[in-house]
Amino acid sequence: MPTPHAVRGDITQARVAAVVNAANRAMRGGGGVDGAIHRAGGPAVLRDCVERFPHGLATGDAGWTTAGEMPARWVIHTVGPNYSAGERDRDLLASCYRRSLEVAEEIGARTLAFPLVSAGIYGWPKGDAVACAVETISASTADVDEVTLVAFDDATLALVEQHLR
Ligand code: AR6
Repeated sequence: MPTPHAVRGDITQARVAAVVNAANRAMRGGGGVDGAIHRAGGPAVLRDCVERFPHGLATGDAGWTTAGEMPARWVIHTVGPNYSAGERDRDLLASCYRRSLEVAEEIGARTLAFPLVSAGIYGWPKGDAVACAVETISASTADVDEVTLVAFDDATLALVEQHLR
């Protein structure tokens, strides 16, 4: 598995086969990167979510939909633990990366871009969220070519780069 690399930017514009969404268990959209993905992808993303995930998705799990009008072909939705609400099991956060990579392999998505799952609205401390992402992606044996960690601002990019060194 290649070591992930870091870029700063808006994940909805990433030129990859699959972008990962930090969703919630209901899988019907939300704020943060989830809101941005649904806005950029258009109604096809929600339509697919309703069809494919009638009962939502469990924390730590992942599943795919099409990406609608985004450059990517698929969205891999994953549900991170809500640290602010007391969900602090780090293995559940690691599971988001593991399961997303497994789903990528299943659908044949060779390149993917991750946001920092749980590190926004769900309040996971950013340094540890970055460490968990880098460790878990690096340890994965999923058959994919390239993994990008997308930082939304310069400070986060610096943090990710520090962990990759
Ligand atoms: N591109 C890349 N990264 C982004 C973007 C973007 N367009 N927008 C935000 N981020 P969050 P969570 C970063 O809050 O903590 C939603 O309501 C952001 O700066 O999107 O897992 C869902 O529906 C942060 O570093 O996800 C859930 O209810 C990271 O993406 C809940 O929020 C994740 O922040 C999930 O919360």
